[in-house]
Amino acid sequence: MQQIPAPFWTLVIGVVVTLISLWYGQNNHLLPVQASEQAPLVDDFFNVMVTIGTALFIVVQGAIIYSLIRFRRRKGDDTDGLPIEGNLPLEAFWTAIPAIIVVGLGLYSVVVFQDMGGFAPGGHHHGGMMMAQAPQHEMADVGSPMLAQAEEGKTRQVYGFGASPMVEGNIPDLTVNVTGMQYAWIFRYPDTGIVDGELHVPIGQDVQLLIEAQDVIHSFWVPQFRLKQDALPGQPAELRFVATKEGTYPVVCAELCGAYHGGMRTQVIVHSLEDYAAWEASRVAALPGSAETVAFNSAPRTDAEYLAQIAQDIPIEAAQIAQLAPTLKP
Ligand SMILES: [Cu+2]
Repeated sequence: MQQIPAPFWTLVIGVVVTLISLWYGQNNHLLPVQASEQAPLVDDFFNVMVTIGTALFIVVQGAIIYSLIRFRRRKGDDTDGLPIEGNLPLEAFWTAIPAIIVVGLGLYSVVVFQDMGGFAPGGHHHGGMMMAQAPQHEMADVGSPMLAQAEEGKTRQVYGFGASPMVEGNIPDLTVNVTGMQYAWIFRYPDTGIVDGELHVPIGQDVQLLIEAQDVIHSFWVPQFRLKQDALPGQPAELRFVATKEGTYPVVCAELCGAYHGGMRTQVIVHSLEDYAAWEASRVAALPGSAETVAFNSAPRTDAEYLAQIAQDIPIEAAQIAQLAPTLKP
């Protein structure tokens, strides 16, 4: 072994470590299934970081294990180790390499963020584009004609992940207003008036979420989409994506928002176009004021008629009525 020169060993070890790292970077299977057009961008970036991390791990752990074996204390040797001090080229080398890696990853992450629609070139998000935003409704407003209200909605600055540069300026296929509150997500479809606790979206369509929080900061996160957007009170944010895989995926609140933060979960359901149309039709039919609902309540009733029907189902004994009025006795 002494006959083989050290640079040769360094080269061989370097090649082996690089090959192992490259392989593991591409085959780590650490992330859940990709379900949006944005997901591969994030995963490519993640795989580069795993590749670098694997190489560092092998080199550092390898050096430790090699030193443990190679430089272990020999029997009967009670002398001190060699007094080794500063090595400027080595220090410059191990400062420069991490600096280059960190700057490179930083630049790459900005490119990914921009490709996902994080911001437009030239500073301001969408160049300062303003968006008409439907006002968020109170719970009591459920089912009110939202289209009319959306038209008088204020124009506000919207932050977050907008359209990617490729589709910049396109109108989204579907817009959903999302409200985060302790401890639930409410999804309102301004085009149809549908209100739901789960997000239903069609596959392959450009979906725009307008996210706002009612009380504290929440964060709308779908791991399979690789997308996360904070929901801020009084500050609407945008999250635009194209779902690429049918299925049901968890929506997680990723911002500690109170005692039951951990329970603030729901689902996003990615439908085929036909299934989505069927879901939308069934929900629209069930809305108050729709033709079907009117048919159920066709005959207007007086209060007495209404109560009489309910009272039929409540068994009340004479003794219970007597208990309700004990003070009436002399
Ligand atoms: Cu929350």
